[in-house]
Amino acid sequence: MNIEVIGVPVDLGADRRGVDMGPSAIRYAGLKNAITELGLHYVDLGNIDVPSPKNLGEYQDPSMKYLDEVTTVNERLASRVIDSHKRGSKPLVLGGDHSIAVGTIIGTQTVFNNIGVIWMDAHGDFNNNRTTISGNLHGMPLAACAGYGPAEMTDFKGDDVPFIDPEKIVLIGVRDLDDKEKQLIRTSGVHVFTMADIDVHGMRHVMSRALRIVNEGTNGFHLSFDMDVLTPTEAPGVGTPVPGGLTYREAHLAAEMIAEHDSLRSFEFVEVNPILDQMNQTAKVAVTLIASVLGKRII
Ligand SMILES: [Mn+2]
Repeated sequence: MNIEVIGVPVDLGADRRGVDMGPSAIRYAGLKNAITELGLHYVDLGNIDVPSPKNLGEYQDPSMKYLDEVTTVNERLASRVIDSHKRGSKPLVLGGDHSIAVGTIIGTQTVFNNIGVIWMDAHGDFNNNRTTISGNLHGMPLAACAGYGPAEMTDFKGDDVPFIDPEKIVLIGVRDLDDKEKQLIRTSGVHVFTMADIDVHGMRHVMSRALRIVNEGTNGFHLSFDMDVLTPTEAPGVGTPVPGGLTYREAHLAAEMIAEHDSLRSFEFVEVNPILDQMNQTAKVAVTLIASVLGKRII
């Protein structure tokens, strides 16, 4: 199996600069070795070209900052992801801020038509241009992929490519939602397992249910992994840290359970911010999690 790695050095969807260096940090943390040690073929497709941002005063719409630049990146990313699937490879996308999930997910959905999504994140990323407080696009990609807008983010999608069915989306590890975002998630039908659910039922139970949801009646699933789902002591180098997240072992258990399913079509690791990190710790944790998703076992 070829694992085709695509870097997306963009931070325009976020408020804080720095996650554009995430792809370099993850590669530097030993990604290639971790993948080849598993007997898989590592193919690095390099990075997506990110356009230079316009001046801050030139937003066309403050509820969707850097919309043009982020959409250009996502369109380019989707076409790379589609090509990767056509070669029979598994795309691994390195962020970058979470707005890039639109490119990965639309790319995979274009090829497989009906995919589920496991979205591991401290946040819901389920705002749109009507509910957002910040106007930052990295808080909107999941809503956009589910057809809840902003429509402009998914404009490049073919008309014959359906949005992701919200009933086939599972949010895991959430602990920080905006009020209007909560309402939108509730009406959408997206499944949510909060940190409280993980505390009460355990990660094994939560992941069993999640994997059933994204596999039943679909043509496989995508994993979108925001490093801020981990608790900040485990992963300090993230764009938007929130206390009370997953432990190292909980995150690995989730990854190991995903590895038991051949139906994983594509995956991405996002929001690594080397500027806020300690000795590249967060990127190193990302690499160990990627290895677990790809089947690494203790023995
Ligand atoms: Mn996110």
